[in-house]
Amino acid sequence: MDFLFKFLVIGSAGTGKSCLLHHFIENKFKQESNHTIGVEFGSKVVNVGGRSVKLQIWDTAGQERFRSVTRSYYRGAAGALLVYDITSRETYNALTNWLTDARTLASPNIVILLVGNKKDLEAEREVTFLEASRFAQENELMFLETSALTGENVEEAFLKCSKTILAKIETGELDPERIGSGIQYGDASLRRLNRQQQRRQPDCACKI
Ligand SMILES: Nc1nc2c(ncn2[C@@H]2O[C@H](COP(=O)(O)OP(=O)(O)O)[C@@H](O)[C@H]2O)c(=O)[nH]1
Ligand SMILES: [Mg+2]
Repeated sequence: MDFLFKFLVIGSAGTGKSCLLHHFIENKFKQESNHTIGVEFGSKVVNVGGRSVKLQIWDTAGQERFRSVTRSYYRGAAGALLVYDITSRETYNALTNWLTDARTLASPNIVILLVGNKKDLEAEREVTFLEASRFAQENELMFLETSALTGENVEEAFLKCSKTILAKIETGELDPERIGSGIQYGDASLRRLNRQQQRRQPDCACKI
């Protein structure tokens, strides 16, 4: 493993956050969604551009019903999926509040992907793709429409967000060593870093 990223899934209750997480981890639709004892946590190793990355994903586990998603939930997340339901304008209107919370309570560098879920319910759509794309652009978010029912774009959403985090590590925009970055080095990266340090050591000896 090269890296471990901490991920969050946020958004109003009923938008399909638990189903998205379930589909990503189990590769199938979650039939009976239990609201009170939701999945709280899941992890999966994915391959992103030749790197093996373990995603550690946190679900609100129903806390959002009581508007009590805690500070500790947000702390130290590298990425987040911000979910609304394309058949519910109310969940779309709530996005600004979720975004404010994420940007103030999580790391300021958190990489956020906007997710319009329930893409399969086209006949009941209340929010157009274009409108949400504009919102995403204005707020510097990536954007995808998904269906946790059919699985469309579910894996892509997690991968797209992970790719952006990796790219930011590579350009130095994100520093995995900063406390609260939500990123940890895996064994493979640590071995590489050690080798680099060992190579550098003779230099240091000369200077002394
Ligand atoms: N048609 C459809 N229903 C969905 C989809 N995702 C979730 N649901 C349903 O929406 C409801 C809320 O889902 P849940 O994952 O519990 O939402 P959460 O409160 O955000 O975690 C459940 O009845 C799900 O079966 C989807 O992509 N399509
Ligand atoms: Mg849930």
